[in-house]
Amino acid sequence: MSINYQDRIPNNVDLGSNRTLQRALEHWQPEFLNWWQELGPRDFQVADVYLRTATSVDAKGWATYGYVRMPDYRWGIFLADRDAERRIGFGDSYGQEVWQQIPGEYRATLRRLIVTQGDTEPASVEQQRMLGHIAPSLYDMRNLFQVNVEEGRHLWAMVYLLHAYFGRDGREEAEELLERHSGDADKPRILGTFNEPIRDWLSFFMFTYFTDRDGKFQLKSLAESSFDPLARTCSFMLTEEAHHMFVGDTGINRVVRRTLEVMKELNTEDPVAIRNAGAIDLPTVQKYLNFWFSSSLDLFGSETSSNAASYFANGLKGRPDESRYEDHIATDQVYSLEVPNGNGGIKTEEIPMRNAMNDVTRGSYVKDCDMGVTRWNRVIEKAGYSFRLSLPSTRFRRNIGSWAGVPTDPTGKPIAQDEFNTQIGNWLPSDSDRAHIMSLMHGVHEQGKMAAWIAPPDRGINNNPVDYEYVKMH
Ligand code: BYC
Repeated sequence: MSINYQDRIPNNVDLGSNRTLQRALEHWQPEFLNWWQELGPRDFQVADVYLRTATSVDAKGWATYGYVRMPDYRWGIFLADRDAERRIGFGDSYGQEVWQQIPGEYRATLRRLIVTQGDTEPASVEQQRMLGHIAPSLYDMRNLFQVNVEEGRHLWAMVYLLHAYFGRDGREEAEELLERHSGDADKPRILGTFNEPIRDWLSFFMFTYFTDRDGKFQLKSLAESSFDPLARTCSFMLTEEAHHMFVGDTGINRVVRRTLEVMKELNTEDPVAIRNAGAIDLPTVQKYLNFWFSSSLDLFGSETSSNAASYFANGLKGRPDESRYEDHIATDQVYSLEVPNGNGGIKTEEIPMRNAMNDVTRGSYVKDCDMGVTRWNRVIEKAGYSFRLSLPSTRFRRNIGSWAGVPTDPTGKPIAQDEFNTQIGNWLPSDSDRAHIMSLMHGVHEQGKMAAWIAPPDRGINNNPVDYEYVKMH
């Protein structure tokens, strides 16, 4: 279905036929643009950036490339096409017709889920706003801005739902999405990870690999929702999300490749020598990985969650790829969980499957994360080194759920708090690690050039060469 670009707000939901909704969104639009100018990418607003814009939601038309100034990006409302045959795929109402309007009893809960999802989108733009100046190349700068404008559009997607289906409450929530800010002491973003600063590009790559991947799994869960407009919105968002994870995956891969080159040139694995040569030693890559992976695990919520059970029972939020499961009702199954025994050890608990849905989704996420780690390790192995990156245990450094605040080592073995405090600098980025990474962050804005701490990508964007002028400064 093609997108109407004639309207002030591009859309494929026939916005023009609903004047009240159109006016409400036109009222929100300048507030969004103000927010973008104030808290979106710092500077570069007049640069021409080689961006893709969605022109239709089918496989062919969703990515049209051209130079755009970011404030002129056509943010809009695009839902995947409606499937008139679609039925509720899980929970107590399995097999019934999906909802085009929200049943009154689920209004508050759905609003909460949509607001939580919506809150992460502008949060990530705020977190990344200082990275343009220190981009390692024009190619990378363009990717950053592509991610940023699409997160802006994902905010639009949630704001549309709030305005169209939640009346006045929804409009108020939409305003508040622009009032909370990442890291703000008084009005922080809702979920922990989205208040963590992203000051350097290694963190940016880790965030797009690990945190955007939480986005993938949460969007997949919401794409199963019985509330059809939410499902259709999230399905389309997922097509854009793939590129964000690609940026993280290839970014980390390129950091590793460059480090291996330096290790070869100097014939050493000594982190100090590697740092002195202006690269990022692999133990530091591991520490950044530990930080962002453990933070992102918290985004799935508690292992045992009555919220998750009722989302599932009521058909609001399913499991990612629900159709792959055999039993969509999940009332008779149990799930085994390893939890702290309160005595420095571990015990196994069995809980009803529906209460374990957060952990089921987290489990699928961990498997997906591991695929990238395997790929990066293959590069290290091929270069002839024995160092291996790995995902820490899901028990390590948790702030939400059964393991919140329980000290463990990265393998998940419970340890004493003192030992944890002594070792933490070996497991997470220390001040000196962060200082080293920051010392490498000098912007490289000359066409065809690349910072010395990262290898060039294998290929450019949309069949263009790597040294294409992806951002034209003025
Ligand atoms: N930080 O029963 P519980 C993305 C709250 S990322 C702070 O354990 P539940 C993106 C929780 O809200 C995807 N608070 O959890 C990526 C609840 O509070 P209320 C974002 C947390 O409800 C990169 C309380 O603790 N989408 O798109 O089963 C760039 C007890 O909750 C955290 C979604 O999250 C935390 N980490 O599940 C751009 C989907 N974790 O409600 C974008 C929508 C939990 O009692 N959200 N809490 O006040 C949800 O599905 C659920 O809210 C959660 C939590 C999965 C987050």
